[in-house]
Amino acid sequence: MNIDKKDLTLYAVTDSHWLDGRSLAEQVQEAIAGGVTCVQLREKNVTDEERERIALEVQKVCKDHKIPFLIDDDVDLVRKIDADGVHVGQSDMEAENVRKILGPHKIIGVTAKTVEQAKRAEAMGADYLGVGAAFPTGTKKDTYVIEHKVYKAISEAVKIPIIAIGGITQENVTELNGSGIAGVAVVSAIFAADDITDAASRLKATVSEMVDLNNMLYNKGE
Ligand code: TZP
Ligand code: MG
Repeated sequence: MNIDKKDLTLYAVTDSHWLDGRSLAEQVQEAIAGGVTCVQLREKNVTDEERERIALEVQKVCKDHKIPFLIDDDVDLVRKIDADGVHVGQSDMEAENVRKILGPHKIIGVTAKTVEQAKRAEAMGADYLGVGAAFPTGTKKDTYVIEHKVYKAISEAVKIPIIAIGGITQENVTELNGSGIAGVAVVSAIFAADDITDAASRLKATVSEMVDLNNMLYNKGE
């Protein structure tokens, strides 16, 4: 699947911390109803069997709504259930090797914190880059906040779309205005919200405006 930059406007990364009696698939359904354009399953503290079970449920919801469904790290699971793609970090499998396993049509996202990492990931066949943390976050412990000028530098150094991740909220997201990003990836801003659909829908409206502006500024739009 070739990723359309528009698909990255509001990228929801799952976390089962805030299920509160609901299933992850139900939460994802609510997020999609609010306008989420891409979903990544990121379930670290479960067995492989449990992750597969959850993945199949979430995949069905995404398929029904024609939303790309990616999985964090687990290349084998992507292959096994024919998900749309995978997201790998700097200490996971290299994009080049992922591409060999998954073939030309799957989406490969790579985390990058520097221009050098970004260029390398692009050269190895990444389809998009997740860049962060944009702001302090309690969701992922082993990350740190990067300077916002890095977004602009990376977006100017690579052709593939970049998305910001980490600590992004409705309140702070516009600080990323003019940074050349194609969208934002969030966990808690959507999944920890009392009303997931409403939170996603408000964030989508704000980010869509920003992304339009960025596309005009950097001429990366369609
Ligand atoms: N990668 C970098 S920061 C992060 C991930 C998965 C967590 C983002 O979570 P939140 O709740 O949107 O800050
Ligand atoms: Mg990882």
